[in-house]
Amino acid sequence: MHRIEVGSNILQANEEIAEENRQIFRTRGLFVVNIMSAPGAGKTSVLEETIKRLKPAVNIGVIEGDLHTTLDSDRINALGVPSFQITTGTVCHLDARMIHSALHGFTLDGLDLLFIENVGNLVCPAEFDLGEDLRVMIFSTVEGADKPKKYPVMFHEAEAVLLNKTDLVPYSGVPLDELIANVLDVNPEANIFPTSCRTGEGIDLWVNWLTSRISAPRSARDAATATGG
Ligand SMILES: Nc1nc2c(ncn2[C@@H]2O[C@H](COP(=O)(O)OP(=O)(O)OP(=O)(O)O)[C@@H](O)[C@H]2O)c(=O)[nH]1
Ligand SMILES: [Mg+2]
Repeated sequence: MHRIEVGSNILQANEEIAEENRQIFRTRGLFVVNIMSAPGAGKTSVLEETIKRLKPAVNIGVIEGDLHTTLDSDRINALGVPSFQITTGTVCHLDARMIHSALHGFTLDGLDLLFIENVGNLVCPAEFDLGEDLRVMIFSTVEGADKPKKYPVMFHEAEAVLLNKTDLVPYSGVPLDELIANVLDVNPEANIFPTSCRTGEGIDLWVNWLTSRISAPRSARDAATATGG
């Protein structure tokens, strides 16, 4: 009982700072995307492919979250995109305060689009609002068709779900149609994109959807967020 109270207090405090972040982002007209997944599903790879397609028309910045190392931030910088690495040590997710603090060391000046790559974890990141406009989940198809049912929280919270590594489907034998049905079972509103960062399958479809989502009027965006659509 007591543990639940502590948990809800933490989430309540997080929500207040997330709202401050949201106001900062909105004042600047910045669209913010929170990318979540289990470790290694392909968050940075999808970011790399997305950045390649959006640059230079869109001014992009990235905040990276990892337990240790600046490896992902280095990959983003190599594309000529500014990035800021948050290292959380032992904390398995980013929270709103971490993002708020990062804004002291990372300028948003001139940016149109901010990606936040969350810490690799299939559960915890989904519980923490960062003040983002859009939540995206990357799922590695090789992990199995049953995972949306076993780990529903992130699938449920994401507006878009990228089913990545489709190039490996012939080897893993994971039935893609069953995986898609299980995602929709958990989140009937999910926008689902089978993708491969190796072959490029589905990446243009995802980037086109993202572009239209960014340019949707704010009121339409809020309605979509409110309905989970
Ligand atoms: N075959 C295949 N490999 C992929 C694909 N996408 C990413 N990978 C590989 O999967 C591994 C992990 O990719 P990352 O992009 O680093 O994954 P991540 O989710 O950012 O990982 P963390 O940040 O450590 O959680 C790398 O070896 C990638 O090259 C894909 O579509 N197909
Ligand atoms: Mg990464």
